[in-house]
Amino acid sequence: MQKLELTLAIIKPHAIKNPIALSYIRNVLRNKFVVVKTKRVSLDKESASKFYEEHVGKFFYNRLITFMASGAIDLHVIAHCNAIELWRRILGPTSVYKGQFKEPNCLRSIFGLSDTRNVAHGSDSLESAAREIKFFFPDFSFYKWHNDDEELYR
Ligand code: RTP
Ligand code: MG
Repeated sequence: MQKLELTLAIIKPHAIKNPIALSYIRNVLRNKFVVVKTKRVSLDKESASKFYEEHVGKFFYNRLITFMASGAIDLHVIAHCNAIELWRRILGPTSVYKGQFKEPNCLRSIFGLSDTRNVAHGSDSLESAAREIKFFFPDFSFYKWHNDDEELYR
């Protein structure tokens, strides 16, 4: 069944610095989703570590934190039916090199520079989306986006 969902898209630092990538990605967001909230922030390493705490101990963790704290990022809360899956499908595989081989038209395949500098983030579940939106938008009201059968966005 199709459900209205919210998800968090984050445009990562190297894509912010690439005007062609940035305007292409913004057009995709505007044309395919309802863009509910947008904010530009710069993370320090402490905030980046907190946001990515699920990856503590992985081999790419330090690289990821250093990268995410290396420049501004754009945050977009976006809405669509099955937004979480749709946005992740548009992004393509985490690994840019695998994506370029298998799914060359995805955003990460087009604009990705490496498996870490892979253009943008997308929440991977309803729980993650709720946590991540609250992380960056503590006052965000989930109420009007609430589905009767879904308590996570309360
Ligand atoms: P994201 O959270 O950014 O939407 O990406 P994802 O779910 O597709 O991948 P995840 O496993 O959650 O990894 C988070 C981010 O860590 C960086 N990464 N680098 N081999 C590597 O160097 C590597 N593996 C992961 C990427 O920036 C990835 O998006
Ligand atoms: Mg992830």
